[in-house]
This record gives sequence, C-alpha cells and structure tokens, in this order.
Amino acid sequence: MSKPHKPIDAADTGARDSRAQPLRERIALADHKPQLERVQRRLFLRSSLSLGALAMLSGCNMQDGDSVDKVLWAMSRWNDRVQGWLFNPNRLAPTYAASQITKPFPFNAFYPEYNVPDIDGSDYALEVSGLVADKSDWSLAKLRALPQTSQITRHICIEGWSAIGEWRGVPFHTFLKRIGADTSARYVGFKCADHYYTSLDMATALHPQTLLTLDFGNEPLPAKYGYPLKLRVPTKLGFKNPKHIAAIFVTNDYPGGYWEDQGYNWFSGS
Ligand SMILES: Nc1nc2c(c(=O)[nH]1)N[C@H]1C(S)=C(S)[C@@H](COP(=O)(O)O)O[C@H]1N2
Ligand SMILES: [Mo]
Repeated sequence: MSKPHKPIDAADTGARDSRAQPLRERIALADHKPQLERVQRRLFLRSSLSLGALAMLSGCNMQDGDSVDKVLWAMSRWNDRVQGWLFNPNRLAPTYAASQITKPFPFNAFYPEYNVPDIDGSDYALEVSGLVADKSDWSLAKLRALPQTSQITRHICIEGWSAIGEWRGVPFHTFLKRIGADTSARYVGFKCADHYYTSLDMATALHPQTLLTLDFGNEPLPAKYGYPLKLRVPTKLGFKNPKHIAAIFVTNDYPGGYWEDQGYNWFSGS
C-alpha cells in the first residue's frame, strides 16, 4: 500500500536541479502558489503562517523562480530553528487505546518488502560509539535486561499516511545514561543494517517517549517493522524512526540522514 518515498522535496524546494538550471523567465508568484502551499503545509506542520505573512517575512519580492527557491530554502532552515525554539522536551505525543491499533500495520522502507533484511538475533551486537563513556556492544539479552516500557502512539509518514501501533522497549534516555552518553552533545546518529541512517537532536533523544524498541505488540519486532531493534520517536515523522539499528553514536557533527540529505526537513517533528 505504501510506495517508496520519491525525493520530490529536492525538486519542490529548489534544491540541486532547479538551482543548476535557474528559471529564465520571471514567474508570477501565482504560478508557485500550489508549490508554496505544499511546502508550507509540510514545513510548518502545526504552526500557522499564511502565504502572505511568509512573503512579508522573506523580505523578498518572490517574483522570479530563483528568489522563490531561496525563500523556500530559507524557510526550511528557519523552520528547523523555530521548531527548535518551540520544542518543549516535556510535551508528550498523544497515546491511544489498544482498540485503536491499526491492523494490519503498514510497512514502509526505501525498498520493497521482499528486500527487508534478514537479521540473526542470536549473534546481534549493537555498536555504540562517539561521545560515550562505555563503548561496549549490546546483545539483545543485555538490552532486554534493562527496564522496559510500552506505549501506543501514532506513526506519521510524510507520504501522507499514519497508523497507530504498540511498541515496547527501553526508554532511550535510560539507555543513553547507561552508556554514559555526553548528553550535552548535539546529536545522536543511527546506522541501520539496510544502510538507512538518520539522526536526532539530543533533546528529542532524551524525550520521555523516545523508545529503543524491541517488541511490536506482544512479540519481538517482526522483520518488516525493524527486527531486532528500532527507535520509536512519536514526536517525529516516520523517517526519523530508524529500523534494524546496527550502530548508535553520539556526536557534535551533524550526521544528516537518508531522506534528510535529499531535502527532507531535518527537524521534522514537534
Ligand atoms: N532502516 C530503515 N528504517 C526506516 C526506513 C527504512 O527504509 N529503513 N524507512 C523509514 C520510514 S520513511 C518510515 S515511514 C518508517 C516505516 O516503519 P514501519 O515499516 O514500521 O511502518 O520507517 C522508517 N525507518
Ligand atoms: Mo515515511
């Protein structure tokens, strides 16, 4: 049901291609309106800023394609900052009743379901590196020996679908404290067995609902939902929820991400 993401954002926001080939003719703002509205909807998520306010804020006439591109990129960067300011580490994502769980739960990845990695849990070892005191590996048994909690939350994919699921695992702040992470560092990065990667700001990593997930419902994570380990981040869009995690690192160097590096807004959450 879910098709793989298309890197439409790069085109929408004027990254790369449209910069390489700047529009020759002057284009009326009206021509960009649907594009602006799409981007505005996506970038501003729950905040409300009208197209007019946007034009005023940009301090730019927005008459030609080139300046529209610039504004869209400035907006994206601005949006990251504003969301950073607005972000309240104590704000909780809504939780749901067991009766509201979506069945069947959708699968999504940058490849079709038959390519889901087949991982042997018996010799699995999670790697930990970067700004942490203890860099030893973690087996699944060792992870299961940490305190576990479960939550029923809504996963929201940027492609326009959402689904409610139940995940159980170790609160990520508990794990970060256990490994002696430098929680004053800026980012936590994730490398996955399928070569996916993403990263979070430290405030989100420490958020009480950010969960290092081992179980989906009452069973270990099925392969397609991220076996043996995924990070569930209910305050972020789906693509910031890495599945099949192989390595976790703490860093001050911006690690980017698979979709983020193709133009998706890095913060992508509340
Ligand atoms: N390792 C890995 N993690 C990933 C992805 C992926 O392709 N590989 N896709 C992301 C995206 S875009 C979504 S919407 C969710 C889908 O998770 P689900 O299959 O549990 O619905 O996983 C995210 N995490
Ligand atoms: Mo997604």
